[in-house]
Amino acid sequence: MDKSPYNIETRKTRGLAIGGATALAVVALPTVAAETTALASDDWVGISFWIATAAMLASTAFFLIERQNVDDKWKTSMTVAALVTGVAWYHYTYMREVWAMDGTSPLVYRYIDWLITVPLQIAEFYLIMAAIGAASFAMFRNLMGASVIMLVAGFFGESGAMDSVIELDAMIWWIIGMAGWGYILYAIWAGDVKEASESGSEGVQFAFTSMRLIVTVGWAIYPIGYFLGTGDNPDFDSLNILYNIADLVNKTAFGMMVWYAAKMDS
Ligand SMILES: *C/C=C(C)/C=C/C=C(C)/C=C/C1=C(C)CCCC1(C)C
Repeated sequence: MDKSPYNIETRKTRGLAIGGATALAVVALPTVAAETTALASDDWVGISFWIATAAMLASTAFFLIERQNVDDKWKTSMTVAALVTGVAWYHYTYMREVWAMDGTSPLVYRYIDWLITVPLQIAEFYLIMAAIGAASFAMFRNLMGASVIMLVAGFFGESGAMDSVIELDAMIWWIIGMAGWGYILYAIWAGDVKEASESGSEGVQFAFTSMRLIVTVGWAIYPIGYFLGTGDNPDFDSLNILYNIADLVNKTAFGMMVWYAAKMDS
């Protein structure tokens, strides 16, 4: 293979061009994805939707561009981090519209977003756990299953969409959802995984520890928020601000930790 400096330069240039084009495409997309509605200057919930939208877009561009500056073995993780914020950005452009136009809680878009981004994050955990030698197909399947149970139960509880079939109290749906999350916590804190987490490179260990922190502490915001949106006196303003902050922590900050871990190893 030709190893002349010219060739290396060519490849670098090509990489930069692809990265630049991707970033541009991502930046140009919002103009077609959502119409703009004026936001009231005291609409704090709306403002939090706008901030989250911008942050998701910026994170996506950042992860895609930085993907070229990390070791090969981290590239897939960077891609998945970008997909998570990219899918979230797409849904946020709609969620903020629903909020600005109708002042209603964009519950359906939110859960559709979670239904895609949470399994993507599980795939991300799987990649990290595979890197410390603590992953198996059974674990991947169980984590996926548990996350879907968690989200579907939450959706039925918050939306009442199942009420015509079976009328369960929001509390019961919450408990079913908690069981799903509980299983995920068990899987990432249990003995085998813990032992394995002491192996692997510095970067992999950092990624694993941060992932566990995010799933345990960052994810805990959602089941707490759930109570703001259910019951006799729902408070949709607080609910949406809380969910928006939670998404920034769990998608953007989590992606940043993956990036940081990748940099440690590169
Ligand atoms: C990017 C979006 C993320 C990481 C969403 C995570 C959502 C959860 C961890 C939701 C958890 C819930 C329970 C544990 C109980 C039932 C209610 C839910 C769905 C809010």
